[in-house]
Amino acid sequence: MLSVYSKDHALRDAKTELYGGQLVPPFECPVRAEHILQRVKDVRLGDVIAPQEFGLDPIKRIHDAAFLSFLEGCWDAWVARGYKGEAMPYVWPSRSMPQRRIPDHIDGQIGYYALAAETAISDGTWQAARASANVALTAQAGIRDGAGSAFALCRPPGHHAASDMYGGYCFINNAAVAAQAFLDQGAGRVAILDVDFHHGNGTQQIFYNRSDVMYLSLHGDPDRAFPFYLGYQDETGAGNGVGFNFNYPMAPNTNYTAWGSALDDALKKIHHYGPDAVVVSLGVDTFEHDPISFFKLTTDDFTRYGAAIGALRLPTLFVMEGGYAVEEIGVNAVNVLQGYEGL
Ligand code: OKP
Ligand code: ZN
Repeated sequence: MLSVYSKDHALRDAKTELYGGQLVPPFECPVRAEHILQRVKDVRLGDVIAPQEFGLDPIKRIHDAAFLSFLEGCWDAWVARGYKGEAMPYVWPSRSMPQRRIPDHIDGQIGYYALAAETAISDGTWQAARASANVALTAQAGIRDGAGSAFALCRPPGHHAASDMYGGYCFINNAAVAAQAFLDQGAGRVAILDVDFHHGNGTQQIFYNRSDVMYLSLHGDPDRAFPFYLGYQDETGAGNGVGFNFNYPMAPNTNYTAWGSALDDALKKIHHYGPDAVVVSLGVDTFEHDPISFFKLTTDDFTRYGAAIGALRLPTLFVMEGGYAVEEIGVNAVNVLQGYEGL
């Protein structure tokens, strides 16, 4: 399988994450991508190429232009204020203040565009997020040009990023940008299968009213897990999108018996939908030893479900999302890809 990787992921190197009232080193850290790349090389998965530059146009097909300008300028605006720490919000347009004016002050802007406070914006974040989107688009182009499958080793991840919102370690929704690229190049339908432990609230929001992208997500019950306010089973789409959004929330300690049957159900729906391509939001934080998640998948389970996805026999783009058991992340992610290839 072709892999796409950019060294520029390392520009995303925040020093702080808000966790339990403390500022801790971020779970979403550069060594994650290095371990995955090393495993891709160790098993000789296939060629590893650097991304091409696609510019902002394919990103603007998904994201609001003012939101992208905010991301680009946030760090400089923060520094210009004289702030000493990394950029994080502390105030939001919350339920009792529903007006949607975008303030001029950076403190007001950052709360307007943020999903959550844990994800600090730091120097280099925008550049790394841009590179991550280019990685997804380059892998997508590989499939357009005839590769049956490709692996976008994206970092930072993307599925929590909505059309005008960042957070949950995500800035640009790489999977959504790639899915839209398939459509813009002539595909009629694309399915996004999100197997990350967390619900991809951003991807769901982006396509919620549309029938040309089916979104299916297996994740920790949002009643007990981030992102808490979206990802429930009764969210099935709106308008033209009714019947094209499927959530599979699952309880703490879910193992492959239950997780695998949810996957089988999702794969049946994808098969029936008949997409021209499948985008897999590949998070391996479903792993039994993940430090921030509560499922119990084993290293071998990743191979198993990769094979189940492969049985769809559809062009498949794997887009890296989460996974925080850093030592095992390479083996677990690449096991999915090798399972898919039937190795
Ligand atoms: C990003 B991706 C841990 C708090 C975690 C953010 C999680 C973002 C996950 N108790 N908050 O979906 O892997
Ligand atoms: Zn996750």
